[in-house]
Amino acid sequence: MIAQITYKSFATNPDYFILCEKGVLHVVQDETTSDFAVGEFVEIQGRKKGDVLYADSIEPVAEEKEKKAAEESEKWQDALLDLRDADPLVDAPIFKTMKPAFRKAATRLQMAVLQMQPILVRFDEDTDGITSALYIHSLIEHFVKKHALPYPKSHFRAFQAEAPIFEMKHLQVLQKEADDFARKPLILLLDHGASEESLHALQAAKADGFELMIVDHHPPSSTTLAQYDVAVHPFQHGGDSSACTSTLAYSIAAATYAVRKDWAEFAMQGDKSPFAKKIDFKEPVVLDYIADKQYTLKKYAEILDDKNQIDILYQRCLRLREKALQTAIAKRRLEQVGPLTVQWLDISYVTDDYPPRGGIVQGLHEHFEKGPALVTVGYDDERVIFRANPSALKLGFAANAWIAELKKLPHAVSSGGGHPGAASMRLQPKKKDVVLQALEQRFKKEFGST
Ligand SMILES: [Mn+2]
Repeated sequence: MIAQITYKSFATNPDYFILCEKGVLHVVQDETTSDFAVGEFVEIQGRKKGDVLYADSIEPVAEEKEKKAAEESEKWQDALLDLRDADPLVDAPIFKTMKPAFRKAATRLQMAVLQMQPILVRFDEDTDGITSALYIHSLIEHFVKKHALPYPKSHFRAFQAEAPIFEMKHLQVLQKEADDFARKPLILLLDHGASEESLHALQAAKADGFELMIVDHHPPSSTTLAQYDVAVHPFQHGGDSSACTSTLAYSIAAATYAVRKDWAEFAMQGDKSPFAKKIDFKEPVVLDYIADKQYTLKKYAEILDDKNQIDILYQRCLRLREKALQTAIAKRRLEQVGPLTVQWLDISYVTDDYPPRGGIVQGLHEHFEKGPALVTVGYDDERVIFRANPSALKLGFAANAWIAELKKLPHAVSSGGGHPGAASMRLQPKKKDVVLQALEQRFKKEFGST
């Protein structure tokens, strides 16, 4: 029969994995001696025992038969693919618009499994990133089990990103992993990797022969997105950031089998997605708390399913948050500018890991936001974080517009953006005082009575 070599061991007379009309088989060279390359088509005879084919003869396929064989190979794969029509997780148009993209990604992941291509996943370190990786892993695991495929567990490797960008040093880690395999892995970035900052490393990854895939919802650079062989990104379909990555990863997995929904619901809460229907889950609070422990995906999944553990960790989060809030209240400085209250918080005093500095500013703002116009400004040497309540927005405050203006200060702001009510910016070294002064003046000019 005709078969395609998809993988082989590193031995001199290697074992093979092949794709053929019988599916995916492990070939042991019993009576033969050969060393075909991955991707080559062969004519193979042997004795099948279980999932193993003991080869009696392996010959290269004649050149004129190769095109036909390639078509056959596609048919063998198509026959094994699991694709189903799933109801969208959320009743929003973007999930219908993106349906073909979900199916394409689901197909590509299953093809990787059928072709024994390793998958290296890198996910952002929050509830959205972690649960996205859980969905992709569940798709692979379900597919492998259902068809009893010989895809080894070690072919799927997940790495937690310590920052939401993909740089050369991160690529180097994946290149090292790739050395373990007889074929180039597929790199899949989850909940990061679409911005300009990742462009350089992606180009280098491409030049090194990696295939690239992304599932993300952050405002992208079109040049960066163009590097990916497969991209699942709402901005490419007229959408915005509302659909968090986990809801997209859910949709990809759901295009292959009936996958659980709760992980995506946790992520919508964690990412403050406008699609979230319920926002009092304990799990996303806990997951964001333990994310910096860099657990394995398996461990994260176990914790999420352990109600007892979730309760204990949640209570611990609440205590830490309350303590942080009381400290922040003691440290804040209030300034009344006309009708607007500005709540300044210098967060450089924070030394504990939890809550993170951004979370402290958020917590302080939330504690006082039900009232007259309030803008909370948290800052340290590296960043300024804005939160504004609805009354402040009504008065005309818009954090993203103010940041755009502050960016015009010479060499002061390195990056920044967001929404009118919630935004942040990164500062150049030693520019905190200049920026805060400009900000102070802007408040007076815009809202001051004189
Ligand atoms: Mn996200």
